[in-house]
Amino acid sequence: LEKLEDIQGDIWSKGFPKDNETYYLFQIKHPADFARCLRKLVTDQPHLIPNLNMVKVNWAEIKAEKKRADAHKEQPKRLPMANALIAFTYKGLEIIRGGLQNPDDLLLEDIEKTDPAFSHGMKSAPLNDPTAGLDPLFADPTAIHGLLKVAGSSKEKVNERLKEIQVALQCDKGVINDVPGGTEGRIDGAVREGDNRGKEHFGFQDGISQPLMNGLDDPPPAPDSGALATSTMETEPKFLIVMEGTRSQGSNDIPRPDWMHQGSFLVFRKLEQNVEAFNDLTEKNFKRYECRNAEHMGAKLMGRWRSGAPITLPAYHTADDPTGDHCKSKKMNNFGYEKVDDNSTARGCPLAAHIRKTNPRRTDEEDTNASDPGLKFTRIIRGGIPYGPDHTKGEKPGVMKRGLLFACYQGSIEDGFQHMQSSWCNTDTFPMGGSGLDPIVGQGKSPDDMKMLITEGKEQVQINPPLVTFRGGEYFFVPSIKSLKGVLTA
Ligand code: N7H
Repeated sequence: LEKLEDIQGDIWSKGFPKDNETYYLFQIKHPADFARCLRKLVTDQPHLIPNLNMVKVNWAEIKAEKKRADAHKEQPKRLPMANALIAFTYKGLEIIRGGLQNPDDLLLEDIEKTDPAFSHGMKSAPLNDPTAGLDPLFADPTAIHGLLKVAGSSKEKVNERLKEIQVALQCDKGVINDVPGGTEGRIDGAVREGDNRGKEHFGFQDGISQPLMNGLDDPPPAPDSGALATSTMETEPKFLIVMEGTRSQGSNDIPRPDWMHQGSFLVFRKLEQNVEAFNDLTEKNFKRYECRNAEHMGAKLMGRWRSGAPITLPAYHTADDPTGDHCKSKKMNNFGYEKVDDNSTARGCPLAAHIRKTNPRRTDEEDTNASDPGLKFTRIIRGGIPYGPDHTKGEKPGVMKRGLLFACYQGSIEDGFQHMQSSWCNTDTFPMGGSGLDPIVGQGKSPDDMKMLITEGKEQVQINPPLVTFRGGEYFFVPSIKSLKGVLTA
């Protein structure tokens, strides 16, 4: 992949030490001053919003520390680092346009045509999102103009970096303001501690499967290394980053404005998890659905065991094995699924299991029954982090709030997240009629729709209350560094 120095680093920050993270939502109050401050920031203090090359240097340092620690049989030290990314809503781009000397250069009308999901915003998207019970920060989508996503090795590092950027953007002089409704316009997340490190609140290892790209995964994994997923996991950079070119809309190929190249779309969703409901559902129903125990039923909802072992592989059909070959040798992505019309739900992985819905690991050539144009290009880079305290047994239900700050990057929202959520997770007919909805993140038109097929020949299991509830979110665009120094601030 060329032009790494133009791409904002967080897009591919998989090696980045992300113990803490904040999502700071802001409004642009004085567009011309904002343009001036932002241009100065990216020009004079490039480390504040690093590019991908700079993040790659971080990766190298982290790898070197790991090597050193391994040689001394020690735990690697967490290197003190922070990383930030800036992104804008469509409303934010409209405001920015107001402060430019050549506002027509933004060609916002073209974005309306190529990327209507982005220009209309998440609230208008066909996602079956609830409109009540949202985090007040998301009460008025037109109030959100931009996002600073700051991640780091500690809360202090994150706060320090956010402060530096806020000072550079003259937050104190009112050039930007916190989005009203929350504490300082921000939502904080942190990885869980101790044995729960790397696990989300339901207790599953997260961040195992990510698309691999030549040029970014360096050196590219050898086809037989086992680090590679099935063929469907390798992806063209253009599905994740807006490369040069056009986006097809039916029979028309509409060019995107040049300034969008080397950018990416960022989807952010605050998703509350009901751990009590997950435990209850699996403990009360596992027998009825012919699972060995609650753990087994949980693995069927997810498609992986808590360790990450894929339930579809015969070695893990009925039990987790964190010491198994796949877990030990990092082959956790080296699998595909049987033909969709096989009776695969009975022993292996249900068709609607979360990881099977969100990545069917097939191509449409392989299976005409599951023909869906998205099978090839619906790819996202995920970068979520948990929020809220750990669940404790016996705590008063519904009081403590916890969940996942879900974030993902893609080259098109319609083809990426939105297709995945709306046509796959929320749809009973994908990959096959009667599969049910994704039990983790699916959202039906009514609560009764929230069911999935766990065991062939049995009725679908009703999931009520929902395991995950949407608490707000938005669609953003992450411009290239070149555009931050150029068209967007000229
Ligand atoms: Fe999911 N979870 O912990 O339950 N997710 N996810 N996700 N998810 C995955 O393979 C989870 C959400 C994807 O390539 C794992 O890295 C939770 C949304 C995709 O095999 C676990 C929430 C969307 C994959 C979870 C949540 C996705 C994936 C297994 C919300 C998109 C990779 C670990 C609270 C619409 C699939 C791993 C593949 C994996 C969980 C949200 C998508 C454990 C709790 C909204 C593409």
